[in-house]
Amino acid sequence: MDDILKEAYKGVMDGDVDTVETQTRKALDGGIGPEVLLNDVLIPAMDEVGQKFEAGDFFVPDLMFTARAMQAGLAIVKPKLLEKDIKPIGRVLIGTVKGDQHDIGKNLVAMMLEGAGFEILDIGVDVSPEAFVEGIKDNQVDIVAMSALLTTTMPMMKTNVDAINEAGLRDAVKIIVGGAQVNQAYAEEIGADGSAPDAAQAAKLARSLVGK
Ligand code: B1M
Repeated sequence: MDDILKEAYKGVMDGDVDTVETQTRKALDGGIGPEVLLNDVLIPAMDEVGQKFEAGDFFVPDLMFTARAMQAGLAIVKPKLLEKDIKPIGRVLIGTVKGDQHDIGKNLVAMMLEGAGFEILDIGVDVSPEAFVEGIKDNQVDIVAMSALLTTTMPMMKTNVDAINEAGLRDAVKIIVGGAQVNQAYAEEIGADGSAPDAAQAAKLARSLVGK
């Protein structure tokens, strides 16, 4: 059985969707629990991907391929987890801010967060402050994640933080921000809880914000 898990892990690291799907199904059929696949294979593999990315051994395409492979495994494991009622570690509302159509980085962040054990509510691109506020109200969100790639749309992050504040929801959520020009100093300036320079570190930051 160990070999199946190792193959699945390697499948994620290689970005090999077919191997991940085959080995994940084999493992479940062989009686391995979905939580084992999640906690011992899919999440640790994405952790290693994150470390390799930070070390400069993996690049953005590697993140995309590995995240896709991890998601293929997750798609098989997820229904089994739901049957077992295993809770995600938190719920993240993620979107690209109003006026901004860039979504490649945002999608990557969403995938890494999902790989880190979060439930993701992706509300897309060009998201208005009202939509962020409604998203929080409707969904018992733990973390709001905002992406902006344009210097002209970055100020929308402050508008969103202010809108969340005005709606009386600021204490209910953690807010993380990111995108090309966005950094920790900017996050602090606008009253967010933190920023991460890339998807791997966004997952790390989000986990730390929910105490993981
Ligand atoms: Co646009 N664009 N673009 N573009 N585009 C940039 C961002 C730009 C730097 C190109 C340039 O001029 N050199 C420039 C911005 C300049 C600036 O404001 N300083 C620019 C511009 C000007 C524009 C338009 C205005 C062009 C025009 O029409 N005149 C226009 C704006 C449209 C709009 O949004 N309203 C526009 C349009 C587009 C396309 C639609 C053609 C396309 C987007 C397609 C899509 O996303 N579906 C596009 C693209 C592809 C780019 C570049 C080439 C690549 C962006 C990308 O996907 N990178 C970009 C130039 C560049 O970055 N080299 C550019 C890969 C991605 C994985 O990285 O998005 O940085 P990134 O995400 C990273 C991190 O930033 C971080 O993690 C991610 C993964 O590691 N991160 C987070 C992102 N979000 C995070 C959130 C977090 C934490 C980390 O926490 C919540």
